[in-house]
Amino acid sequence: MSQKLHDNERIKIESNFLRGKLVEGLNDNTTGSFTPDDVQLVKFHGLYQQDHRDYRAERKKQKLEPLYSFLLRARLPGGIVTPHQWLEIDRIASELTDAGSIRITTRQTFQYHGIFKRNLKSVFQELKFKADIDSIFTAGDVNRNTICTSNPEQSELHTEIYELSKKLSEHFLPKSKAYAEIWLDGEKVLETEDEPIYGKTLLPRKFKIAVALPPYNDVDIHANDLNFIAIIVDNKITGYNVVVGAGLGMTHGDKTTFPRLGDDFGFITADKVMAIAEAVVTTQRDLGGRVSRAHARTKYTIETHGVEKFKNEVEKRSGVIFAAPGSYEFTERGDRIGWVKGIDDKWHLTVFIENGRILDFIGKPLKSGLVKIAKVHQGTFRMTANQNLVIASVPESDKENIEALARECGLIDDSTTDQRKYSMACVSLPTCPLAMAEAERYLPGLTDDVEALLTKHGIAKDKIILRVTGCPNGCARAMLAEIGLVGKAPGRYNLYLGGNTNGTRLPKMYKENIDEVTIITTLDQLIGRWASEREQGECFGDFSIRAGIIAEVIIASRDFHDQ
Ligand code: SRM
Ligand code: SF4
Repeated sequence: MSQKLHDNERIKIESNFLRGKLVEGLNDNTTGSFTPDDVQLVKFHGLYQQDHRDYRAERKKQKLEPLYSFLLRARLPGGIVTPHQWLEIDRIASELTDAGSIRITTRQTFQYHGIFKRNLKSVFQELKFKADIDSIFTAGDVNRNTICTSNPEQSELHTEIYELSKKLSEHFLPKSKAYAEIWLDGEKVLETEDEPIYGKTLLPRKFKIAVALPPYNDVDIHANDLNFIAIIVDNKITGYNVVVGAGLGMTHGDKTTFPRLGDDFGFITADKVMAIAEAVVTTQRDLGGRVSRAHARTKYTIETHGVEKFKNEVEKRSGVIFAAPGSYEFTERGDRIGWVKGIDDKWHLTVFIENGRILDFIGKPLKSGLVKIAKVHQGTFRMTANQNLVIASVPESDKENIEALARECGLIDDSTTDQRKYSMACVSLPTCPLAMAEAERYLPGLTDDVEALLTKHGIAKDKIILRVTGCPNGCARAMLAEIGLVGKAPGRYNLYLGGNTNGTRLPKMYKENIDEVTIITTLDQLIGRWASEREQGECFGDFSIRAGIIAEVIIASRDFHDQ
């Protein structure tokens, strides 16, 4: 007997190509929310309905509905915007959002938090008509924002992969005009629409694509359903290795869910990328599970059907046969904070932004500082998948001025340690409805403590890739960190150890459900051992395996939890 499909499948089918009752909902002034079905549908338009969790209990006590507002996630393949766009992004954040911030995400774009329903249309329209930015398909069961390596040193090759990510992003956009109709007052489409790639039920689940330019794995390929890894010979991209079926989300206590590294299907020439991408997407569309959303990502489709069957299906649909994988090496994945000169003779300044949150903090007016820079900058801004920002393509003549402005607002701060630069947290509380523990608000203090431990053990200049997520969904990719903390309950985390510095190994659970004090005492011991027992150049993750603190996990799958 066939199992009942998840209710989201019904919502998609009944939505008339993602229109639902959104127009009616927008005009309903009696509530700050949409109907439950439309709360699911708005995701396809780049919105998430949220409520401020710090105020939830108090509002309930006062018998008020939760303080509903929306998160908007912009579509920016490759993360690039012009100074003009930056000024508009900044203005809209100040004028139309409650949070007032621009939040760079781990997928190379930005989010606004705290948009009240009454302001939604204005935000969409201002973004589109003043900055030419939309948020179509940045969430929901579709291909999300396509990301690519942002490290600016290889400038010509960067242009090539950036163009590819734009092309991929555009190829998987909807044909439906629902977005323009609802948010931009576009013309009402009367004829029947068609979605040749997605069909009426779209994909079973979210789908993520990354393009990586070795030696940098700054996009963390093992977080994506589909990856194109550039194979470079004589400083030219000859084609791509195609890595499929990675993903990091899991559910506490459910061993049938797990993070998974991707499988390398092999090499294809650059002209075959679109055919392969479409074949992978449609294979996942047709073979992916639609009963349980917890098991619907590509990684589970591959686990269920096997790598060979999935790969053969992709070859059949695309008419392309994979060659043996090309050779490449990832050596790192952090951003090169500071200035680098590209081969185009332009300068690129990567600035570290803690948690990706751009706001005027006391003593660090990042937001107004960036406005000052945008007013004089002639190049572009490039968001990174590590929540940082590249002020890209600065001519020699502007370098001194931009550096002075960046220092004045705290975007350049010589006291920032490598440890801080390599630490990352997801948004979590107060906006994320799925958060179980703090992440963004916990990270700065935690980093202070880890810095103190490094200093105590005489290795103040060293660093450990440290990532915190407020729940096991893994938005800050803790499941690819040397030290990963995964939220379990307020003030409590599971501690994972053993990821490596280039992002190709999953860490393993070392301690479960520990509080913040135990985290520090545990790290004190472990960092102390690393400082005194490590081999020359041995990173913390490698050490934790060699020293037997945890056993190595080669590839994650169901075995991941059977430890
Ligand atoms: Fe994420 C859901 C924030 C990158 C795995 N993620 C959410 C939501 C929308 C919560 C929700 O569903 O209501 C979070 C909104 C919080 C807020 O208030 O902003 C959220 N995810 C984020 C961001 C903003 C984290 C950040 O600190 O930057 C990142 C936005 C990316 C973007 O611009 O598109 C973000 N999310 C990721 C990543 C990392 C990546 O893609 O490189 C992952 C792990 C990789 C993966 O997909 O496997 C990730 N987010 C999830 C999941 C688990 C998916 C799964 O397969 O199990 C959820 C929950 C879900 O989909 O049901 C989720
Ligand atoms: Fe929210 Fe969990 Fe993602 Fe953090 S990891 S942003 S808590 S869904």
